[in-house]
Amino acid sequence: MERWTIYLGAVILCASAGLTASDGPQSGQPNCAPTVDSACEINEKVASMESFRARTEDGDILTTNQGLKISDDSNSLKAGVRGSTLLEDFILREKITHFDHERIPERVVHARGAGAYGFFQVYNSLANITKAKFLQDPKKKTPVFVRFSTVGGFRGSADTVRDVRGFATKFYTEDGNFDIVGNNMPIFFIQDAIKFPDLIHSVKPEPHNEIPQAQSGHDNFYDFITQQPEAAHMLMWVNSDRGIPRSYANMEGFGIHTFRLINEQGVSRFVKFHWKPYLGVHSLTADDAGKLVGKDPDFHRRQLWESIASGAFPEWELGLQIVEAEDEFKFDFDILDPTKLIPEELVPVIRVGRLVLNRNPDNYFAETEQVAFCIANIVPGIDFSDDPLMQGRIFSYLDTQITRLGGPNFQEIPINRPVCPFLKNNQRDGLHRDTINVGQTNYHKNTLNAGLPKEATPAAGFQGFPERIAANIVRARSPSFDDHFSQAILFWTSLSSWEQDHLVDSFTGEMAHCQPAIRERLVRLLLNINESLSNRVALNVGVKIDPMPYHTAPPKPVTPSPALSQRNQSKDTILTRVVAVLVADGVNGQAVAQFKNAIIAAGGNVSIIAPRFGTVTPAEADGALIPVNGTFGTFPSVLFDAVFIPGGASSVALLGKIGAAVHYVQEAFVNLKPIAAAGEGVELLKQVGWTPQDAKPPAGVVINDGNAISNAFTAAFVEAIKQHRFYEREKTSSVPS
Ligand code: HDD
Repeated sequence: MERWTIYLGAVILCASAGLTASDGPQSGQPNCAPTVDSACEINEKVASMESFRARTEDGDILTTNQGLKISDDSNSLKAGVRGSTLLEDFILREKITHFDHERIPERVVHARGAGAYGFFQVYNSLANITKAKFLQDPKKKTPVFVRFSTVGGFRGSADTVRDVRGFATKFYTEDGNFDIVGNNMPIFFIQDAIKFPDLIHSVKPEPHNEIPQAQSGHDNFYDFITQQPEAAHMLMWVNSDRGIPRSYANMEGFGIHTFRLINEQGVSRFVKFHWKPYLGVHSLTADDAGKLVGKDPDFHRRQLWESIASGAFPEWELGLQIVEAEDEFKFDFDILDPTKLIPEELVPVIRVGRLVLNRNPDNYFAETEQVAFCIANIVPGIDFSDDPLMQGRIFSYLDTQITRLGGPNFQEIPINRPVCPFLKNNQRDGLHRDTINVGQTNYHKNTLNAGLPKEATPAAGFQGFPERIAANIVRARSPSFDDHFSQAILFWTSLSSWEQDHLVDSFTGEMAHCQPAIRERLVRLLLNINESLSNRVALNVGVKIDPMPYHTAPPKPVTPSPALSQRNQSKDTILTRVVAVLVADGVNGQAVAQFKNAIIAAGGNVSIIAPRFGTVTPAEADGALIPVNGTFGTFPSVLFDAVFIPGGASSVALLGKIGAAVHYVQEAFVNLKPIAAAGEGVELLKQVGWTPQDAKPPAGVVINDGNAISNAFTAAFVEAIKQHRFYEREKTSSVPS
């Protein structure tokens, strides 16, 4: 009770900062309808990179890097046609040498990723809480580059593995670059940066045999993490459905740490940054995610690319949770502890602006691979807090770029250049220095160059928050960071029963690859969170433990936070959803056409799946041939969001005899996807245990009587697709897949 009172106090104080839930155009609801009118906008940042773009022009001739025209790019210089090859062949050597040096070190974490350009626009001026210039003018579109990533896998690993996702945003502001280097989960595994190398060593492939790739389910990770009770909360998040998002556009993003916002008057408030996706937070099933690793390892980056290319731009709203400076100690956790979130029901997330990704990069390496994010990239009006994880990050990012991007001049790489004046200082030279600094002086203060470049006035220059500190220097952890389980319990308690089931399944899967002693340690750790969770995992992985918890402090009572459950996510659009339409010769062509039009009109898309590529002949004598997009084997159901089986007696009879087509329907059913059938197409539903003689179809199965489809049917199916998945089927289905 007391805890709620304190939190509600924080809510009121947040409102007193001059920022209320109504500052967003529609409080609490996504309000950024997708923009489809500004495809591939050339924003300020994109335009500033034009002089670096190289295009092949009509009539271009192959040259060496020195500009020498090449007339034979297929044969090396030899002593006679049968060799040997001459060292003198500088053209061969130049080409091979460049090739030999094409690779740079991949990111030590977050190596696998995909990026895009876009803009950020604030809804209303936030001048009352921050002087950050990009948060002042609702007319201003600030260019951004966003990179999404997995954490553990190598650069060539698959997109859909269970993992945390990186969500890093670079704002190119008039005051320099501001980066929010966040994740799709609001907390982190550890509290102090000094444990980061251990955490990452443990989760990466084991060093003796480099197994497993991009998987956390192995001995080293769980050996480490079960000895770090502070990780209990994050372990719950990563083993929940948040660890297998449907797409990047279906993920929330979080700055995680508590930052500061500072206004023109020097007043500082604490803030947590959130990204709220327009499409809502939705996940794959574990079965989909696992199969996609093999069927389409590029699933997420392909979706991002294709949705931008087709004009269905991914969008998020920036949300702020504000805590007044004087409320810093009013919570029953420490707001500097990165393993804790602030429940949204207690400090509301105020939606203050929108992020739209509307342009794909031109070149993966030049832009997405070379972009260098850094948590230390802040602008006046935004500052750090003393979160010890954040403090370590301030050092690490710049440092890692020096190795990764080959020296201290990586800011000169086009994607990393700010759009305002930069490099106006006396730093000089180093590997890959492109700038030619003209003039005699390279020091401050000088008189020989009129003292230039000169210091900004205190008002114009960056000034860190003058935090008052009186402390002994110690190597220790604050006791206010000690409660490791209350929020893990909060998370568990806030989930729906199907989300809880998925956590049990995920922990079971992770433990499958761990030895008995480590399984037992996990089960003990989980006992501190929930007895049933622990018992269910113990039963699944064959562990028996005495009931003594790993930590003995009794858990505090928690009040569930509905915002933590995906059950409560918005389900009001089918944008980016694709329906597989299963056809063979003799299909009702008119139904296929009508269905396609209806789905496209609602914002989704369809893919025609048939026994072979080419075209399918419809039942109608005068019907047009139907072009095929994929076959049952090459475009399996795990790639799609829903399935439709149109009528047409011979089409359906044929599909019923093709094992891959039957499997297609069963697999979509088992993965809880909406399925529709019309006319004879209903026949195939007996493969998922339903016939028209049964009472009513299973949840998410939509039937159209007769072959000619009705508007009511397509409308009902669109509604089903919006629901994403039908988790109630999970418990009842005995369909194999
Ligand atoms: Fe980190 C990359 C997010 C803790 C050290 N981190 C990196 C990226 C993201 C994050 C999204 C990829 C950026 C990109 O796309 O290029 N990291 C986080 C979050 C953390 C976090 C949300 C905790 C709240 N990181 C963290 C700590 C350290 C690092 C505690 C070290 C003390 N992170 C790095 C790094 C990386 C990195 C080694 C690897 C590549 C890079 O920086 O540019 O410096």
